[in-house]
Amino acid sequence: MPRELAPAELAEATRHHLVYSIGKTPDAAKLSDWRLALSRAIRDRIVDPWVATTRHVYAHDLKRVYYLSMEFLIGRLIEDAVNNLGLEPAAREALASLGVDFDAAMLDEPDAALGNGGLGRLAACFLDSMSTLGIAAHGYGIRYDHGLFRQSFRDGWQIEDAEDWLAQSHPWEFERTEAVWPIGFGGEVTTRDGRPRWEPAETVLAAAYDTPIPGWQGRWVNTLRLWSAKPTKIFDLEPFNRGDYMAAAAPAVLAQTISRVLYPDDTTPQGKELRLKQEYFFTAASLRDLMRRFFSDHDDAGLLPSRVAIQLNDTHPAIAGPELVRILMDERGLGFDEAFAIARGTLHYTNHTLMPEALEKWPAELMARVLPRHMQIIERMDAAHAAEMRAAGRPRPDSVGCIRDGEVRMGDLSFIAARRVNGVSALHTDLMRRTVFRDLHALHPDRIVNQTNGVTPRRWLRSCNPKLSAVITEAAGEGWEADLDRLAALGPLAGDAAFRERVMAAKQANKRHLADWIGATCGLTVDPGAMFDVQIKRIHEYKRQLMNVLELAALWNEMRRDPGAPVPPRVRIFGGKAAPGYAMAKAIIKLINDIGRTINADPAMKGRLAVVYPPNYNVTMAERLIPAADLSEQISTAGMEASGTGNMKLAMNGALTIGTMDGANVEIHEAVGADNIFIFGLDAEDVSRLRAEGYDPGAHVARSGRLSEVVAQIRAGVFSDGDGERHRAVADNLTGHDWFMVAADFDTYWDAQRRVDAAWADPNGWARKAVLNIAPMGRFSSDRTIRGYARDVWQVTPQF
Ligand code: CRA
Repeated sequence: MPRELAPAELAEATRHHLVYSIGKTPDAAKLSDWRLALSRAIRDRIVDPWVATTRHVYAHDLKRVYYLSMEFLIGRLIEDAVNNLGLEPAAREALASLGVDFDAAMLDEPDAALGNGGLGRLAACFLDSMSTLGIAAHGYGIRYDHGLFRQSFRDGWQIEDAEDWLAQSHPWEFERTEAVWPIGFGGEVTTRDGRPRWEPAETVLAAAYDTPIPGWQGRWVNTLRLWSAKPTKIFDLEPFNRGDYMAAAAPAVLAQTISRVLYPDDTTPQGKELRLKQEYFFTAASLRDLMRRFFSDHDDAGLLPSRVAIQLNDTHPAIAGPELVRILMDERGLGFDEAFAIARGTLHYTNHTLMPEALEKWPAELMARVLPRHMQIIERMDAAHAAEMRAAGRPRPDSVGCIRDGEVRMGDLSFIAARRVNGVSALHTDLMRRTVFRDLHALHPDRIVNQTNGVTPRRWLRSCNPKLSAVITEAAGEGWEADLDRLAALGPLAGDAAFRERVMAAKQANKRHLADWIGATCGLTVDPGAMFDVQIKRIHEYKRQLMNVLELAALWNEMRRDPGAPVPPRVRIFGGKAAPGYAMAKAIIKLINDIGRTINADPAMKGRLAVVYPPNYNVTMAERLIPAADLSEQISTAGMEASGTGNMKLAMNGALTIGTMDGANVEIHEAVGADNIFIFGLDAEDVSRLRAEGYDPGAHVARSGRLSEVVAQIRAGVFSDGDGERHRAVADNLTGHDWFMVAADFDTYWDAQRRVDAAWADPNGWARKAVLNIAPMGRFSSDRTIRGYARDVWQVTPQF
């Protein structure tokens, strides 16, 4: 733990940085100048423990973990730093003495939105946990100039604008001009001295930027190393001198494109050449970097599996397999068999989605053109695997193989190149074994393991919900932030009226705070006494925001028909972005906004039903919404949501879940007990059976009076100023196709919502359930997840 810091000392350090790092005087400083100065002052406190961690790891030759991820959705870093170093009181007082509002300064930092959703945020939670547990780890990714787009609504339609988090200086990173790797693309493979030699046609430089990641109490500080692409030469002088400025700049163009922008899709793959180049760019740079570190104190490549564990976050870094084999063969002179064996002892792969269309595939022609040497190695790895299986008397069925029908299949490649393959919830892992990886699992029955996702309680409880955290500290004692199983102490207190009151008072305060923010940003007055019902996540058909908004419309119909009905007041809140190219998701956004506008404009709904959809949902907005939520909507089609992590954050903050038996909902149900969660709908087996039998959505719509009425209203333009065409694509899809079975689950969802209403009508009972949701959440800490990876996958021992 770094030594205590007095507020006066921190104020002085901040003032010093304001003048000497930012170049401003206090009288001229803006809020962002103060925030940057404070960040520098805090960063200074991280550097010594960072150096100490690095020394410790070298001195003890600890096995290192490398987490390779295309996405790190880290949000605001000042928050992790202040929180994990325990500096909040000092920083608050220091800024106050300088005449600056601490909360405003914290919110001034732009989110680092280098990710799309769950997968990227999981990577960020894992960084926090690896540092908290004292695991020698590096995160490796891309320093995108522009993170996930900024969302706004125009007439209720989503508009996307480029995000610009680096417009202001980013105070947390250290540029490492010495850590620069040339990364090649294209060209050809020749042979020299009997060895294959790849001669790329173009080369860019990967330049390292390091961000220190302090764990809880700053005991351990790991590194997130992000790569930025730079040209090998800034421009060609010869064309420049001729006056051909465009040609002169050509070498810079590829480089600047590679790390320019995050692809804004989550579970849909991008078969684009630039995406493949991004993937190779950061994977190759990371491998060279970690191999240099390894060979700086080992001579024998055979030691790699015992000293290094590499985790591939989905298939995006799957090219690591062939790249590692290439380095060992072409640069270190090992034979193929030995190189492949080393790779298979070192690499591990996490799968995050079962949707078959989401598993990455590349045209073999593209792979051979962009990465000709890797294509040869992929063929060789695949053939070696096939031969091995034959020799073992378990020949591969035709369904297995890295190259099929002119495509390179990154899922199979990752599987055959990995020592362990894991799913992200018990259900998902089970389905992996039975569906997408069935045949590979039969060949390697010990390879697939489960590691249910988790979230860091430091950010998702301690920092975003200080009020509830204080109540928890009273009940569970200090230190639960790094030992979340201690929340179990709350269980017996669920029957204690005074304790329940304290928990609900914290919730109420958070709701008032959110209501003020909704008033200020959306211009809507909402009653903090109403039930706050939230669905916050990417907009996707399988997540079924559509089912939510259809039920909302049906509820509106019911409330208009029977104005005296005892329906508890609700505020239904949506948050989330649609991929810019995903037309159906964007149509659903428009429908939500249209239905919302209609309901909000109905005077009869005043104080009874309101719809809120603030634009540009991001990590910071999640931190506002989650502590104030009463109800958590986790209503995906069963079998589709690999895990979900928002479900865990919401339950941890005392929201009750309405959900299907999907992803980690299954484990949340098990943890909180059937009385404290609202489960409904088809399960994963029902869904696949119904699909196999031939699902007829029209029949389900016809059978449901409520759903039929809403569909008829949509078609009649009730929510769209009489324009019956506007939402036609959505309505037609629902009645004619409905792959995600909204119609089949609609009525049971309606019934579950009415059970929610009934439960809300008993405030004591609701409060009891809320406490019983928080108490068993220890198992959803990402510390538990990372201990699992350390034990079952990486074979490393956490220091703490
Ligand atoms: N979209 C899954 O869909 C899961 C996260 C993290 C996802 C979520 O259910 O919680 O990963 N899958 O494991 C994904 O990105 C490429 O697949 C997600 O975030």
